[in-house]
Amino acid sequence: MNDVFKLVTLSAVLTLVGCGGSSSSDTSTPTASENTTTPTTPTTPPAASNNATYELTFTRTWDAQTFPTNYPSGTHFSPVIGLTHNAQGRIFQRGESASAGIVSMAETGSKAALKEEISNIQNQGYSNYLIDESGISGNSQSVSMTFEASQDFPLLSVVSMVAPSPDWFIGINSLSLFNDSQWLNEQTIQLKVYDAGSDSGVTFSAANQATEPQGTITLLNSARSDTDFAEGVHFQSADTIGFITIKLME
Ligand SMILES: [Ca+2]
Repeated sequence: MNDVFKLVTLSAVLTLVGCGGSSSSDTSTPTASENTTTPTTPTTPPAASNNATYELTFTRTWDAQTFPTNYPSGTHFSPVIGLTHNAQGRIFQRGESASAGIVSMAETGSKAALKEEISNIQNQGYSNYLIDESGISGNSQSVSMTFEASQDFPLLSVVSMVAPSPDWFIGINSLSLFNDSQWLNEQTIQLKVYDAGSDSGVTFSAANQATEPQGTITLLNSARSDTDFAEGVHFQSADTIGFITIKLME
């Protein structure tokens, strides 16, 4: 009798378990207590998107009042050229010899040779975005553009000739846009003036005077009678001749 009772009880339990398991309404509507014990939304931000679009604004602050020594006529900045790239896609480095493309850009404002170098960088798989834009000329004080970056190519480099000048330029070298798994939201970079090391002229309007052998890229320094620059900024005020602001758009 006892064994029969146990068997009946067991089959009843199994039937209940079977019913519970087959009831979809039970599993799709958790109770309040289940909600509080179940792990909820992670506290870390959502994963950053693979690509990012930035607005870049280049603004000049170079003028005869702040940089009076031998301030030349017809000042401008040559068309902006650059790229987003990985660690192998650098286009210039202070302390190293400037490429032919950087020399051409810094001496004449021409983008042609540097564009070819960037094309080679892209063919090697170190970049997939070219920045090829206008400079700051005439009475304009700034120029804006957009560019794209990706997690594979998260570094920004851009350059523009300080004009007129022997071989001086401004630029950003390998600014990291993706840090700690997030895209940089906004940043302003004060632009120090570089000397490309390819021409020995000491004033803005100096005649061509090739540096033989070519030197390395340095920050611009000069005698006080030639320019107001020391280490790429005003020797006294530390003012720069311009700045670049980049802002994440999407
Ligand atoms: Ca020079």
